[in-house]
Amino acid sequence: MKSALITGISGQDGAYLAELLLQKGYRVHGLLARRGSDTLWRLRDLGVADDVRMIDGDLVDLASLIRAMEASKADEVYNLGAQSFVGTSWQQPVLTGQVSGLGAVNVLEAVRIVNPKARFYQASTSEMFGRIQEPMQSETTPFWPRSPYGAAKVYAHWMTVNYRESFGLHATSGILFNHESPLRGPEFVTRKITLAVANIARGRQKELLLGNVEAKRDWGFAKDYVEAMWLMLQQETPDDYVVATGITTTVADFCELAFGRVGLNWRDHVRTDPAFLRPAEVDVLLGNPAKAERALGWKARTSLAELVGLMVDADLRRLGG
Ligand code: NAP
Ligand code: G4F
Repeated sequence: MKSALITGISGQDGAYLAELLLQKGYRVHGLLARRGSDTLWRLRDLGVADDVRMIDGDLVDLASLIRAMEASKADEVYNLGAQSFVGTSWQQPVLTGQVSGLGAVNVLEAVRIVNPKARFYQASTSEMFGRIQEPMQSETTPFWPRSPYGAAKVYAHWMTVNYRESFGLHATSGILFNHESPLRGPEFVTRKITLAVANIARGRQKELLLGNVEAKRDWGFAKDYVEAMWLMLQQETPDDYVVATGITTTVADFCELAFGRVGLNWRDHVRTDPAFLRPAEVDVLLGNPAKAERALGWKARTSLAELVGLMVDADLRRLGG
């Protein structure tokens, strides 16, 4: 039986990956920072909270990561933990650098010290492309991060490559484009929209305040994307892969789909508020998943319309009535 250690187990991807690895017969360990009051709601939602073995630890605390590596005897380590909200990264640039940048190096060090044969996955991001240098971004597109979060992730990405080249670690970086689900945090724009749609449909809210609705993102379904993470660590040689749908959509068009799901016109309810604009914006992201398709046999299965339907319906269900 293989053993896996997941940092960021309480996040969106951590929950779906835990579910997937449990289905595959893994012993799943989660690094838990224990800061929030209800950190396990996503794992409970998927019905797997009692099947994951939790280990106390924090990405900024190398000793706790070494202990987590020892206790889990992990064959595969998925570093999904991060301060992952781009907006907050301008308010907390130092913390974001410590957790999302140096945190990855702490995990790499723990792997190198305890079990250099373990396979390591780094949760890299399309946010690294920032001011895009090519219309469709692939593994070879140069990075130009536009946020403290993006810059921290570029550092973590290159340290992953560096540990692969310097120490021969099986260290892989998945450059994932935006992926969403009913388990998405409510601060991210897609879930903010689907929650508002459900509240408006139930008469509990009248309007929704958003920032830049012209921004374009390549949105996929998180449950599809964690399969790509697992596939990457099953490859004989470590590498970097872009994971995306190859389709980009504006926030406004996402609104149209989400409000349309309950028969409403988004223009009657959405107002723009400069408070939600960012100091520097990533205007458009569009991923080229050709390498993942070719080398991993992976392809996004869920369309944006299906994803929006899943999210709106889940939020309506949660509200009851
Ligand atoms: P998420 O829902 O925000 O989850 C982040 C996780 O990191 C949470 O479990 C959080 O724990 C944990 N964490 C934060 N600070 C920590 C610390 N100091 N020590 C240990 N754990 C800590 O993010 P996600 O959407 O699942 O994304 C997973 C990873 O993929 C992240 O690294 C993100 O940057 C990256 N990524 C995400 C996307 C996307 O579109 N979702 C795209 C590309 C890359 P708490 O619950 O206690 O805060
Ligand atoms: O949903 P977002 O906050 O996601 P963003 O910034 O693209 O970051 C997410 O995806 C990255 C992958 O590219 C991950 F690495 C990262 O961890 C995170 O998961 O914003 C999406 C777009 C932005 O252009 C933002 O300016 O939506 C725009 N937006 C417009 N109004 C808004 C809002 N974003 C938020 N969060 N809230 C708004 O009211």
